[in-house]
Amino acid sequence: MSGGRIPVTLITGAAGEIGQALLHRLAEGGGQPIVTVDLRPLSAGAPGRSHREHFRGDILDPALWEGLLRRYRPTLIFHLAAILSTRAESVPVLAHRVNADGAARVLALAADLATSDEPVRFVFPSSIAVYGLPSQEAKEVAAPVSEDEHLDPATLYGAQKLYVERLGAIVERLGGGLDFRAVRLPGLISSDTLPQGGTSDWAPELIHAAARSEPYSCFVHRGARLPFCAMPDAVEGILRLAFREKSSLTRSAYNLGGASLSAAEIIARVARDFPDLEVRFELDPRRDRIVASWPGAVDDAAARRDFGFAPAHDEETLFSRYLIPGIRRRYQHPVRLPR
Ligand code: NAD
Ligand code: AKB
Repeated sequence: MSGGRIPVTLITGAAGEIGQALLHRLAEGGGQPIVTVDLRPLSAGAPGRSHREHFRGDILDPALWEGLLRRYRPTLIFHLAAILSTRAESVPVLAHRVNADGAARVLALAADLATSDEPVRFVFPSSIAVYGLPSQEAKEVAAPVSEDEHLDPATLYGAQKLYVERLGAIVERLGGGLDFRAVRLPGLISSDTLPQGGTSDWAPELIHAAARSEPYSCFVHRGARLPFCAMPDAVEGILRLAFREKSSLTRSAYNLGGASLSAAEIIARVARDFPDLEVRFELDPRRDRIVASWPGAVDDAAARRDFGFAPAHDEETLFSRYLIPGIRRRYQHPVRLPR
């Protein structure tokens, strides 16, 4: 106990895709109690033995934090709550409030709680959206993008992610015990859940549609390419960064890589297991342009070196060992998808 309050790990955005996977992985291992925050309730099913309490509410609502901080003292914070890229472009004012103001508020709370004797670790999932390649042609010839290149985001979401990365690094440098760490995630694909509101969503949507024997309308062109990572590999990477001693870290924001795949390559691979797959291309120029500005591959050498990021899946085993068996199980024995 610290000042009568229970030290906890806090996950905001815990009802989202990454939040659910992270919560299950963290809570199953025991350890420090976990409290969660989200606008939505947690999905059905026990979140794990160390989960203590879910606070349903808005990260922008001071009353939510008053209630939470009366009883708990977060020492490790995973700040996941956000509005993803495609949706952020449609609701720009709200996206700014949640992705920039909301993150700044949670950072400020963390900085207030932190002291040099009792630091607070703040882990932030940033995105490949912080990068902005000037054209499709430039993207096609670019080498895997490393952390200090092409930091010229083309979207509000990308600019908000970069802002929070910079803000976190600056607050840490001011001293006072805030320990800020960020990962720039590629598109993630889960066999258990479906994304909503992102721009990399075509890949998971297409794979889940194939398993449900439904036709899929793809909103990007055939050659659209992004790096994709299996959800468990991304969660493992986030946790490795979170628990690595500070002295090993040489940066505040790290790329996590993934298999570099185009829409056509994903379709060809999925069709090997689901030969009836039917895909129509109905281009959404706005979303296709966003993808054109994001790198097709990122260089994650720093994450591998500094905190041992080592994804278990490559381009082939992402499908053969993770997605295809997991998705088959999911739809042969259907359970309610969380969204
Ligand atoms: P998600 O949309 O599934 O989850 C976000 C969660 O935040 C949702 O459950 C939502 O209800 C909650 N939320 C939104 N506004 C809120 C508010 N005002 N107060 C409280 N909760 C709020 O997204 P995700 O895929 O789980 O992503 C989690 C984080 O990882 C986000 O910050 C996202 O930008 C980042 N990220 C995700 C990916 C990916 O491919 N999934 C890639 C790069 C970065
Ligand atoms: C999105 O498409 O918005 C996310 C991301 C790559 O940040 N999946």
